[in-house]
Amino acid sequence: MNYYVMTLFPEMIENGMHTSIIGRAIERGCLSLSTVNIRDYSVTGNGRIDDYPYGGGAGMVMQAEPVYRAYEALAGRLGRRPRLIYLTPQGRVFDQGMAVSFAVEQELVFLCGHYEGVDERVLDEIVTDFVSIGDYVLTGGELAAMVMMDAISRMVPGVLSNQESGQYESFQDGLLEYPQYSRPEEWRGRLVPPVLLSGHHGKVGRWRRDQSLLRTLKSRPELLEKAELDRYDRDYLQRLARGEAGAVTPEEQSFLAKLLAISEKA
Ligand code: 6GU
Repeated sequence: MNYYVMTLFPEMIENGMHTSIIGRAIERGCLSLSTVNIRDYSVTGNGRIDDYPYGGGAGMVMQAEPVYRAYEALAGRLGRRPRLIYLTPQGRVFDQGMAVSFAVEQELVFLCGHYEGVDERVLDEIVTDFVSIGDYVLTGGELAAMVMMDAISRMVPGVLSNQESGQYESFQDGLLEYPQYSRPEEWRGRLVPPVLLSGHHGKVGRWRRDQSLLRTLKSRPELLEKAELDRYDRDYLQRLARGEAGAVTPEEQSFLAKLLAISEKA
C-alpha cells in the first residue's frame, strides 16, 4: 500500500506515522508514505493557497487551483489516477468495512482541508470518496487521515504479525472485545476472573464470548441486531433478559426481549 497525503502540514503526518506498528511496516516496505505540501502548488507566487469565501462569512477557503495542481502532478508522476479521499465531517462515516475495502488499493491519496474547507469545484472534479471519522468537528483533516491510514494498514497483508492479527478478530464478527487480564492474579484487592485460571479452554472461550455479548449490550446494543448469534449466544442473552446472569438494567432486559423475539422468528 502506498499512501500519499496532500496537506498544508506535512510534518504533522510524518511525525504521526513513523512510530510503532505502522512505522515498522513502513521500514519493512509493507507500506509507503509520501506527503505533498499543497503550498508548493500556490498560484499567486507568494505561497498563498486560501481566500475569502464568496457570499461572505467567517474564515477562509482553500482555493481550487493549488489543490488541483497538487493532485494532477501526483497523478502524472504515478501514471495513474488513484482514489482520492477527502476528509470531511460531511462525508460517509468511516467503519471497519470501509477499511477492508480501501486496503485492497495499490495507492490511496488523502486530501486534508483546513480553514472553512476547500472550494467545492475542485472537490467535484477530483475527489472519489468523501469520508468523515465521526460526528464531531476537527480543526483539519490530518488526524482523520491518520486514523484512516492506521485502520486500513492493519488490513494490509504483512503489516501485523500473526500474533497481532488474531487479537482483533472479534470486532470483525460484529461484537466488542472481551476484557483481558495479566499478572498479578490479585491487584489492589481485585481478582482475575477465576475461569481464566482454570485451564479449561472451552469454559474460557464461552466466558469470553459471554463477556463480548454483555459489553456489546451495554455499550453498543445496536451492534447485537446485526451480529451472528448461535444458540449458545441466545441462551446467554435469554438468561440476561430474565435477570439470571450479569447486572442488567430493566431497559437492557426489554431490549433483549425484543431482540430475541425477532431473531427467533428469523
Ligand atoms: Cl474527516 N475532518 C474534519 N476536519 N473534521 C472531522 C472529520 C474529518 N471527521 C470528523 N470530524
